[in-house]
Amino acid sequence: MSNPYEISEIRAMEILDSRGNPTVQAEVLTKEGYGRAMVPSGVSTGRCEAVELRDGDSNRYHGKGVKKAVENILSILAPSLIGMDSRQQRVIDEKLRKLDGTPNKERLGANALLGVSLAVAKAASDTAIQHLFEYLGNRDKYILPVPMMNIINGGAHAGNQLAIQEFLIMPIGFNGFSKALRAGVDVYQTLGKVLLQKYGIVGKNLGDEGGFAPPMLETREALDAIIAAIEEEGYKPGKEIGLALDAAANEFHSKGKYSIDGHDLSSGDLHEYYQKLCTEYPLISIEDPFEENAFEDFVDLTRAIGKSVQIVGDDIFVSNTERLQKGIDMGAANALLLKVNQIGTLTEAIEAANLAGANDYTVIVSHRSGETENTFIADLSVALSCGQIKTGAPARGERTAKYNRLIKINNDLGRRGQYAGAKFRQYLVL
Ligand code: 2PG
Ligand code: MG
Repeated sequence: MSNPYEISEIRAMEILDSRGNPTVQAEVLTKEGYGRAMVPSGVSTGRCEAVELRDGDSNRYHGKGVKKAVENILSILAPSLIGMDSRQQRVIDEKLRKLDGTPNKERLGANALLGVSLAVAKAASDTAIQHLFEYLGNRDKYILPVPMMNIINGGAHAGNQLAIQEFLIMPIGFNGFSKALRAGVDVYQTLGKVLLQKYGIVGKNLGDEGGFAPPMLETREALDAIIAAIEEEGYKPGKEIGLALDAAANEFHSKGKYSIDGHDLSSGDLHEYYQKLCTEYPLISIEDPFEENAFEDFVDLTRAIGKSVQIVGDDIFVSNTERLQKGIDMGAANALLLKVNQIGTLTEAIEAANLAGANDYTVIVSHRSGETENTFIADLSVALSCGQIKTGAPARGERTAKYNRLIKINNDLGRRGQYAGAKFRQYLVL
């Protein structure tokens, strides 16, 4: 009898991401199912991320074309995978890695590998006639994640002077996902009005992740505006809605100094600055507070405030188990930002999440600043039931695609789903 899960065809093409840059789309057909995946792309990237293969041909898309990656899927990956069982994700991902043969996937491209890896999982779930999160999670009950909504954009994601890249709200004090999401949306809309009043029409400019990108100069200016919006909506900052930062400190670090808010700070000064901000504002999570190799500085900050503030590693860990293990051994950070394209296959991403969970590190499934309408990460966050997702402002199609998918999952799960809420740091991937 023929196996309905058998991979019968793999297609690939060059499409566009939310910044108008080319990216890879992969399609996997089984005998009785179909899966499609689109690969995201970051701009504030860690140096140790898996390598996204770009053509470098300046006659097309300013050198950013991905025709080589597409061709690698069609001529190298597809022939090797056809005939395999799409449920064997681990075996398939191992094969993808072997075919590439480099540690950072630079030969065939992490974008080629990831497109296929994710589309295989989607095709298998489709063949099983299961939701992707059910297929990947296989749980009786699921946790709906707290959305970390990036409502003011700075750093490499915006044309303003803010050094900090992301100012996020976390609607934790609600007993259901839809109430929490609505509160976050209301605060976002009200923030728009607050900014319009203070900065005039330029206050409504948006950054790469759909958050506002007003002409602000300083960290506190952004935090104050968010607090004002939360209060105007009738919520108590820190109770219903907590604040979070992604400093993405790589981007404002140079020659041992951090250039922020008009000062050049040493890492010690920056450490103190974060501590001060945490006494002034209800900050419950800080991502990439220092540059990507400052493991010791991460350790110090985690020791100092890690109990009350989640310290998240993104560029420092790059979703890579080796770098994460180093962090765990030293006590650097207490949370992992999980980005599937930083590592290049689904299996390796899940391994990183498992390693984090086994060592009491929380996990946040994350988008990239360059996204597509693909909703894989929404399902992944529920499948892992890690309790947190970072997927931008509740605006622009590539961001709302994920929120809308979570709305649907929440609706379909009914009582089998529970909102992480204030317990967001208690859910470990196990
Ligand atoms: C980050 C991300 C996503 P980018 O730093 O966490 O918000 O940005 O995709 O540009 O790396
Ligand atoms: Mg980050």
